[in-house]
Amino acid sequence: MKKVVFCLVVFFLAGSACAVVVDDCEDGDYSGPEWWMFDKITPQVVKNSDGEKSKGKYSLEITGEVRGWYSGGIGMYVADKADCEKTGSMILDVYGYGKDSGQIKIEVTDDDNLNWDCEQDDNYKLIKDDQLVYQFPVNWEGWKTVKIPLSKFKDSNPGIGDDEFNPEKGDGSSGGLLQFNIIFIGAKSSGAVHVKIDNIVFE
Ligand SMILES: [Ca+2]
Ligand SMILES: [Ca+2]
Ligand SMILES: [Ca+2]
Ligand SMILES: [Ca+2]
Repeated sequence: MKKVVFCLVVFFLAGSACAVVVDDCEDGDYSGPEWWMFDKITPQVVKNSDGEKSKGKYSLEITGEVRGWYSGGIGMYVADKADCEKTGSMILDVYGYGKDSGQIKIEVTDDDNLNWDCEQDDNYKLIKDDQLVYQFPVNWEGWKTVKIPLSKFKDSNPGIGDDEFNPEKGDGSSGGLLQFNIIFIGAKSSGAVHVKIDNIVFE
């Protein structure tokens, strides 16, 4: 897994169902909070054109090669930033390039063994904590705001963790929502994925 640092501004707003983490790319380069990236995608902070409905000046363009439906992804550790409740949502702006843009699978991890860490085996499979997923196709043109209530995320590793999403910080011991990955999947089993994302928020 290759680590890369890019883009962004992170800040917090207290008083909602989560501390809000915003990644809006407005610094226009690959500085700021630390992301990781994996497999066959190329992320790039790009300037939005004047004709796009405003998402600020910059967003994060993802292009990727698709083989066997899968391309790659990006992710971030947010346990030290986000303090969520089950009533919260993940919100992101997604720019599509039409019906074959691709699909986005969001994986989130919570902390079920109270150590603020996601222990993995040699194949990056979680061994103590839940992994929860939500997937949607990107089949539109232009920008769209996608709001995903945290209750929509479904456990994808039955028998590991407690099989319930516990995004909240528990009694000062559980890290709650630990990290998320945004994974890019093809509209077809092979070809390419092409989207832009912006304004990633937990609230
Ligand atoms: Ca932006
Ligand atoms: Ca853990
Ligand atoms: Ca589980
Ligand atoms: Ca759990």
